[in-house]
Amino acid sequence: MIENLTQRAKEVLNGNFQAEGFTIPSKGLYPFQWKWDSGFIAIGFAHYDMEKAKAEIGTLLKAQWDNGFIPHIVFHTENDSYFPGADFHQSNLHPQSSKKYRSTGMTQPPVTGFVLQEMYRIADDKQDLLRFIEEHIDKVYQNHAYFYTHRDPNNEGLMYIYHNWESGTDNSPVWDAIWETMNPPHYDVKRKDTTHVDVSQRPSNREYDHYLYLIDIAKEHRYDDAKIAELSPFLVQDPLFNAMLIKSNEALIELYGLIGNNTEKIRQLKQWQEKSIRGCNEKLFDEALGAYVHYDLRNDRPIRHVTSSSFSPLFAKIPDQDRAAILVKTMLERFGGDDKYLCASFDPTDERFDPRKYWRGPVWINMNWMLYYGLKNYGFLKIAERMRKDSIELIERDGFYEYFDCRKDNGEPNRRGYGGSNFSWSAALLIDLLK
Ligand code: 9YW
Repeated sequence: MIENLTQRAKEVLNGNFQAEGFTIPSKGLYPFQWKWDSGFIAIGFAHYDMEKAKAEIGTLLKAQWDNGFIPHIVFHTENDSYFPGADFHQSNLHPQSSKKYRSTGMTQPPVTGFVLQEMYRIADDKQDLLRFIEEHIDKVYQNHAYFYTHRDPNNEGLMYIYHNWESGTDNSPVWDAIWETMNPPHYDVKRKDTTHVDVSQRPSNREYDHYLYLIDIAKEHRYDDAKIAELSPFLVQDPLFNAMLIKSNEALIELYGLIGNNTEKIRQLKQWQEKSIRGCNEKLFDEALGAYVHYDLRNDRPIRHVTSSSFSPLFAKIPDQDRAAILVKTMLERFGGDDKYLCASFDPTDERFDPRKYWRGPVWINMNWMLYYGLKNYGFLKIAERMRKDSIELIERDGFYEYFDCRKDNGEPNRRGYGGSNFSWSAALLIDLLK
């Protein structure tokens, strides 16, 4: 049975791999290379086709800008099945953007560092992989240097994101209060996502107005980081984004250690690391909620909602053991009833929870994968195993969907996953979870 499922996962991944050396997240819906998808996909490939895993990361890093920035989407090919495409984003406005690859002018969670470490863990031929890492690691380091130079205006060790798409959790209720502070124009555009996926499972048109308006503001200032920090109505410190950076810092420290002769970079990484871990623990942990929360830097207030991102610091070993136990208690109390699969993307006890709508409730396999390893970090083996089993069961029963209803009984006889089908990271991370 496991062989069968793994085989099907490989078919999904192989089917989505493109001749240009990258993998689309899902046919039709997402026809380009996405930054954090790319990392999760490489982990899946690493288990059976290391050359494709290397190609995935190598291709992404080729699109890096001269200032170290790595964009959230790289438009390798022309394709009009996705909106907003390269013509809307106009990455060439930024003087240091890639001259060769068209992309967006925003980024996504910095997973690439820990992905290299995972590939090394999985590799049979460690020497070969270390050579690959040696060739690419400085680009990842430069990406981290970009963050610490341009995304932390108050020197707190906490990077800001200026767009909800940078978080990876696009339409989370976490952003709702920010949308209320804005009044963007109505964009008369043709969305493509709702031609692939039922409109009830996607963000609303009004939400898209906000998303597009934020990009237009950034474009007006040629994607200049300092201007964005000064003017963007959306400026948030996200626990997930920062946990990914911290996890990747740690990975770079380990990998540079294996390579040798990189004392100065290791020293710098340790300094960043210390500051970021402190920033996360001191600013983003909400004692009353027992969870890490987002901070709205523009309006200077914490965003007090519990999401699956609230638990992601476990993956990067940010909390101490006592605080980790508090997080687990919060997770079990709010997200962990017997009638539910772990782990909803948004607090099931909150009135904004919607089990079918994208990042407003459904289970996402990439989050489950991180939380599984995060729980194991602290010895919460029973709940870690439940996280793993739930992920496998959802995919086995429903297929390789983009996201899943967390309710065991949702009143629908033909229950299924939602969003895109044959979704690459669901397949890739399942392969890892089945090992
Ligand atoms: C979009 C590709 C991306 C993911 C994001 C997810 C979704 C794309 O798909 O965003 O157009 O809204 O939210 O995390 O990287 O899989």
